[in-house]
Amino acid sequence: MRFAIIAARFNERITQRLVAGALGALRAARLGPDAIEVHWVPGSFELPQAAGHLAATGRFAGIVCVGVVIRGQTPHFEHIAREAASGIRQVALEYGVPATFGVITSLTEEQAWARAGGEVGNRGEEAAEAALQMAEWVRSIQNGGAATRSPKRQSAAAERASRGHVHLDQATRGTRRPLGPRYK
Ligand code: DLZ
Repeated sequence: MRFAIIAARFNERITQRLVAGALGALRAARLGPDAIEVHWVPGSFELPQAAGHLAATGRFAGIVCVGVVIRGQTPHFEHIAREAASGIRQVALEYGVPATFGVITSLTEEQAWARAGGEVGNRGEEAAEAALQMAEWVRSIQNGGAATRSPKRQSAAAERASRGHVHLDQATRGTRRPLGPRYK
């Protein structure tokens, strides 16, 4: 499988770290250099257009988009972040090629660094892992494979409990169906 990483040059020093994270994840999945292409575009606003062109070639199993949008630097932060997110999603839906969102949208540069291999993880690495998983899934359904069930998957209530720091009982309250006659 061949993958593309598209990187926005704006805030390039931080984006480089996202590219490194994405490359690390793809290489960890045993993809060789010939199976990975890195393309640079001016800013995050251009990510969807480049993703569309690459998806149209039909050469890629997955496309990882990375960029950094910092609120303090741009009064049109919302426009750039929103257009990047919805445009990337549109490409994925239109072409059926997994195109993932590794764009940091932060209030400050410090927060952006934290999400580019700092204490809050690496959004590029996470986006590459999502693209790998989706590409594998697309391939499995194209080959007529059945859905796989992850043994690690938690129930929705357990996920809510772990995310929101609420007790599991609270998370499940009101969501349990009363037992019907069949189960009594
Ligand atoms: C113009 C601009 C600004 C002010 N800020 C950012 C940013 O924080 N992150 C980013 O990726 N790109 C930014 N850009 C550039 C736009 O994405 C785009 O490249 C230009 O508006 C040209 O279309």
